[in-house]
Amino acid sequence: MSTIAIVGTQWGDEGKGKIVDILSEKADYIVRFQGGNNAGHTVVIDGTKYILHLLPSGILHDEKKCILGNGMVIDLEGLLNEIEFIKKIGMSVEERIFVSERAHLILPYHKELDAASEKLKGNGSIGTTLKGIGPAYRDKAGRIGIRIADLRDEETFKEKLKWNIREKELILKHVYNYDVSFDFDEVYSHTMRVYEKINPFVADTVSLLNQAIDTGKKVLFEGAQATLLDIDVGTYPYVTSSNSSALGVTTGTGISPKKIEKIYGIAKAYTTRVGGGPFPTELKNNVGELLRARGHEYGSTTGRPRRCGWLDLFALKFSKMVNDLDGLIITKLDVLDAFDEIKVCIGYELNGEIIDYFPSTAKELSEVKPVYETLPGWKSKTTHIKRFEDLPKETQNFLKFIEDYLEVEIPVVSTGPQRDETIPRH
Ligand code: 2SA
Ligand code: MG
Repeated sequence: MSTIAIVGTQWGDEGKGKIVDILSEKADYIVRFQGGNNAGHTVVIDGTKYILHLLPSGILHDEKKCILGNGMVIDLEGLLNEIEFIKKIGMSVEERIFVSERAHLILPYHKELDAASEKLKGNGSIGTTLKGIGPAYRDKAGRIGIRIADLRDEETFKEKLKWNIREKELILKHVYNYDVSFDFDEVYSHTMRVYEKINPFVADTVSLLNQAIDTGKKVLFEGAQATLLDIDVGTYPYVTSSNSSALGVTTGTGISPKKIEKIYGIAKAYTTRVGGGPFPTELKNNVGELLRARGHEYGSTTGRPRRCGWLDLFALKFSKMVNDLDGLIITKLDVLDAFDEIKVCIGYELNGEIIDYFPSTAKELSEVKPVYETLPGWKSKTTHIKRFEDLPKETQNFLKFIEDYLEVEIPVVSTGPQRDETIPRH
């Protein structure tokens, strides 16, 4: 198998970092295709925790090559900090990191606009990470964005930056009533200083990746955020601004859909969401709090407490369809070790009727009532179990229930953050 995509199937934080880290061992290239440093991918190696925001999780394997694809929006300073960090822990970076020259930049005014827009929305805010992601993608779609390749030519960059600063100051002042100005010289010289250090990593990743695949290299695509946060198929408008399902792999890297061979989804054994938006199985009670405490459910980029609830199989069915999953990897199974009984949502009721579709509007999704199936808990520790057959009967039944409902195989389950707390199915 030479190309595999890994995507989140819920609202993010499914534990993609750990799974990508493990699968990286068999890959030559690990590729991010969307998002920016709103992502927080946690990898634990020998008890040490690493949180990556921009670099693919494969970077923690010394001989692997990592690509930041054209679909990403990049905060150059954030990237430089991460590269410095990788060097500091004694790993090489040369000839291992390739940043697309077609990727767009996040500049200081994007962060300011993110904050201004969230503030104006008030109670209806999206709950973004305030990293400037939405405004950077807005510029990209509006065809006024600045790409890494633009920095190669001083005049081009100066001209675009001047125009953008003027436009942003006008928007901030007249739309948001914000009195901020950006010092052109300062933004320009700071960006160029950082760019000089990033420049050796900049590449035509579209050609690089196509050639790699055509010559039989093994490529792993690492999704950030997740399917239900996808700008097109997610719970709009409470989504991120990129295609964070498998649908984004091709546009975000410049490879044809014909070249993706397998797509695996990752789901937590329960559900979390950080930020605003509908969440049918959310538990605003002590059960939700227990899930948060046991699962350490706090944003790895912003530290925000994550909202917690039972596993939503009805939403997962939609994710499975959209991504056409070849398998679903279940993570954080051990978090459920403490519960007497475990609920899973198997359908939605809207205005007293069972519905057979996943709602496309936030309003409708916020009005559905989950229909639950209650399964017996196993009340024992699963963390150190190494074989599927050694899991308690109730745990096996829980996993089989998911497989039967979704009609998808669970090839691997994860019972803890460490690399070896992983159980292959066969
Ligand atoms: P944005 O900043 O424009 O992408 O925010 C839009 C929505 O997308 C959500 N989002 C996320 N949800 C879960 N995890 C994310 N990464 C970090 C993490 C988040 C953190 O790993 O914990 O630390 O808070 C992530 N990034 C974006 C976001 O909450 C908005 O609902
Ligand atoms: Mg995360």
